Amino acid sequence: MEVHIQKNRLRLISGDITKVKTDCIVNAANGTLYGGGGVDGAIHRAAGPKLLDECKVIRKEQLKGEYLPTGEAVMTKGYELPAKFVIHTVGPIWDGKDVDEKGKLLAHCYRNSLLLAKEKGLHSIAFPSISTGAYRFPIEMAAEIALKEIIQFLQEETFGDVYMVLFSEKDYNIYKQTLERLMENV
Ligand code: AR6
Repeated sequence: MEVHIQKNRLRLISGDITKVKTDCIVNAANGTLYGGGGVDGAIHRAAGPKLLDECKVIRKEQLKGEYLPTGEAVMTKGYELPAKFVIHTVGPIWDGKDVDEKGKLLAHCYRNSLLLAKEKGLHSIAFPSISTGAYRFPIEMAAEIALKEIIQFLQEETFGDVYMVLFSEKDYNIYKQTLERLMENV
């Protein structure tokens, strides 16, 4: 499914984000930036070991040894990936508490990734469904937060192409229904 917002395009696809040839792809990382399971593991495997080396340098120099805070984003090269760059962001962990706060943090992941991509002069970005795997954020709620934030950004900025890459048909259909509903008010 594809929609046009101002001069931009938002497209939902199902598949593996490590195969997507955009200027950048977004990684649903954890604060260590040292890799993990899910999409994070897949991105590190496909990019090769230099990705971890650069993540370690970012932890040491840019983050002064601290974890990347939830909702923030940093950028590395894509190495062996078809995408030129990877934006690493950390989604909130869902525990059913502080729902508004968790929602805001998830929205920050999308906004900060989009702002970083724009600041670096990039014109295409692909997102996975952040926080809806190991971090257990309910996908219906996450889809609404993600798509609202992307739509708002594309209404305000001239960017290019935004892809949401959903890993299953079930996830794709949830995002599709949510996007159809949100576009009625755009
Ligand atoms: N392409 C696109 N989407 C994928 C892929 C892929 N190759 N692989 C998985 N997904 P998750 P989180 C989907 O768990 O919930 C890691 O260990 C997956 O089906 O990857 O933000 C990190 O290191 C789900 O819909 O990320 C963190 O510790 C979505 O990506 C933690 O998991 C997100 O699932 C982050 O958890």
